[in-house]
Amino acid sequence: MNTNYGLFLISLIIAACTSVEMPKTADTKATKETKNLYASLKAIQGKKILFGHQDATVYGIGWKYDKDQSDIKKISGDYPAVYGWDLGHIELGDSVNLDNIHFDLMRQHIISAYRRGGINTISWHLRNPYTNGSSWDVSSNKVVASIIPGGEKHARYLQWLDSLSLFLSSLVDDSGKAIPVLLRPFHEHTGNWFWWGAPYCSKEDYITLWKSTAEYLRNVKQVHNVLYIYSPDRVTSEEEYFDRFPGDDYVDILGLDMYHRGGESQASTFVTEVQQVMNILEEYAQKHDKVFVFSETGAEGIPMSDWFTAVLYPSIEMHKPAYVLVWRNAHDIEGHHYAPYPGHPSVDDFLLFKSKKDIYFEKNLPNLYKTTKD
Ligand code: BMA
Repeated sequence: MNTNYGLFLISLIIAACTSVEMPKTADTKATKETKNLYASLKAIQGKKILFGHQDATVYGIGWKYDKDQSDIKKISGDYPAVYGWDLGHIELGDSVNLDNIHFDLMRQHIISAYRRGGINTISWHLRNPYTNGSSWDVSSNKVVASIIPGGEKHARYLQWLDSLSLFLSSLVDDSGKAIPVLLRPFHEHTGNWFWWGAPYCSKEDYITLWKSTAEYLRNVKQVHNVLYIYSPDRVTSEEEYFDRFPGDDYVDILGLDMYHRGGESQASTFVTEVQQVMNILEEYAQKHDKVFVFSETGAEGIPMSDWFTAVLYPSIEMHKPAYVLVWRNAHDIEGHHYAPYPGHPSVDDFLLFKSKKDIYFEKNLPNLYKTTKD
């Protein structure tokens, strides 16, 4: 065998071995723990579904800021496996987010969740940089065009990204190592309620916004603890789902945000529609070596006492996303909750859902951040 050919073979073998340990992430410089988390999610999907809850440990029904508490833990003795957080208002330099959670407290909770072996995912209800209104201010269709490179508010947007990066980079464990997070920018863009929604910007501008944001975070700010989630709201076809997809080099995880509205009469439609999208996501994830999740869901107030086993479980049982996350249990908005709490009529059914062999909470979690070779 000639030496060059030998070296070539050796490099092929090394490449094959490392690709098992180190999956390809959108950010090629993602930290080892971030890549390991990605590999773990790939191993989980299709087999188990991790359960997640937004703002799980910071407040719930009838309480806020109690140490190590969670409505899920109160009713089941276990923490969720996935925690959702929102960085809305970090861009303003505020000390609290749009739901009045102190960013320092949020950071502590993210670190604690990571220490317990859980996963943290972050959305960003950022303000409207063009009108100074909220995320929901859709009065102008110039916002996205104004913040992408060349736009009149681009410099302002970069400052907002600086604040976002500062927070993401401040997520470190005791040894100073970056804590991986799943970032879900510009979510639900297929809807018409956020300024980045499809009716208010062109497809090209949305994709440019996504790509330039990711490039700024990873290349300029050197943020390498992020996996990127693309999460449209309700869609009914593959074409619709991928219409504004920024591409495989910019997305690690395919998500879906879809809520069950309209109570029992809409339950079977919801189940069927979620199953259809999960099927689309699973096929794409398999072909393109990606992960798929159910990034946001719930039925506000849980109007059906068997919602978890009769609606949520059938919607995800067939095509198992790596996780499902239900939205927050607001302590200050009457009826705005998506998980049960002590005394709620859905508690027993929730415990039945939790006992399914393919549903994982914290106590079932394997070490998601290490491979056997670490
Ligand atoms: C929405 C609602 C709002 C909240 C926002 C960001 O779905 O829960 O009350 O401010 O998410 O968390």
